[in-house]
Amino acid sequence: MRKTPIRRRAAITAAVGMASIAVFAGAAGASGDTTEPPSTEAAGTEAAGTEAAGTEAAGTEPAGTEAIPELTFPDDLDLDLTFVQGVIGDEFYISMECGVQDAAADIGGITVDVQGPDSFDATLQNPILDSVIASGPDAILVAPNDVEASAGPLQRAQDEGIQVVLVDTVVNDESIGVSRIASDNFGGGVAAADALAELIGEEGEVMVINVKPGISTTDLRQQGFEEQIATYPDIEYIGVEFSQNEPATAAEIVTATLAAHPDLAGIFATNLFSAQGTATGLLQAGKQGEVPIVGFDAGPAQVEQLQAGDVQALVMQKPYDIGYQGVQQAVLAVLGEEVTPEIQTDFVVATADNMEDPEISQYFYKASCDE
Ligand code: T6T
Repeated sequence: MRKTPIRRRAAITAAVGMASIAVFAGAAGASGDTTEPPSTEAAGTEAAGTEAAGTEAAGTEPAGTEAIPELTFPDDLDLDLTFVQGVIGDEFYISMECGVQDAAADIGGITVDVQGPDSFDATLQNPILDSVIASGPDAILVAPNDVEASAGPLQRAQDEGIQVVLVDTVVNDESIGVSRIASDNFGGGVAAADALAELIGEEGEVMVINVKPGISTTDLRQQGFEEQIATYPDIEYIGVEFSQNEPATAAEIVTATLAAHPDLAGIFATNLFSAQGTATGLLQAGKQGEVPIVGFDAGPAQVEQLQAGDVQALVMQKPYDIGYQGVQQAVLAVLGEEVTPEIQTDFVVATADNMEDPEISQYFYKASCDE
């Protein structure tokens, strides 16, 4: 039997998540990694990874948080796994791929193939899924592009006996995916609302720049933000606009919104490309630093914008952990072992004040696994 060595920074990971979030948001402080046993507790209520078959307690994490569990696997595996990214060239999925590749190397006997669409669009991702299914891997790790439109091919994969693990995004049909591993996206939206409220002195007009409706993760971030921002009596939420995952579109939205709302006080941008374009839009309007932006994700361009003062806070996910645990769950499923149906990973908020701290900067996303 082979044990997966834990390459990552387990205890620090969890502690940083809790501490840094507390700076901005009590509500988000509850968002430690949680791993749920089958249908026992509501999301985010219990860390139960040590109860799952084949797991061992790491035993080093603060209460309420959890590291990647240390699992034991046979040393004679021979498995094919395909990772289908939400979109190629996105540092979030590149960092997730690093976790996938490391887990596969640690477990051994796993061949990994990585594919993804050129845009975050189910009409592009579904044909890729169909050809992956035709190639007959043992398992597919996938970030489905749409809560409804992605369900068909994933159902076909399951019908073919392929183990499907959902990483990051999910589909509405709960019968799809033996395991679902994602950030606390609702909690991240809540944290973003609190961070933005603090940055604007809890008053003024704010908006959301989201990707497009039908993406489970960003829908939840918007929802968390909207519910939390409504608790600030002097903040007026003027609504959401959609960037279609195009930085240029996000920048255009900023220009148009500033024309109609010259006193716009702050913006929450729900993902990497939306945030990147939002900052560019403010820069073009000469309003960088004047209208605070809280963005989700931390690709290299966003980190530069944070450093430059063009963005004030980044809610960073842990894509590496999602990918690593995705492989663990996929292998358990292929082996017929008990899987963990839902795993929630936490997030860390980076600001100009804390971004030099290695305990924060370790979560910046990678443009390549060789970095
Ligand atoms: O925010 C991530 C991911 O979680 C989301 O589902 C789609 O956008 C990203 O990939 C960032 O671009």
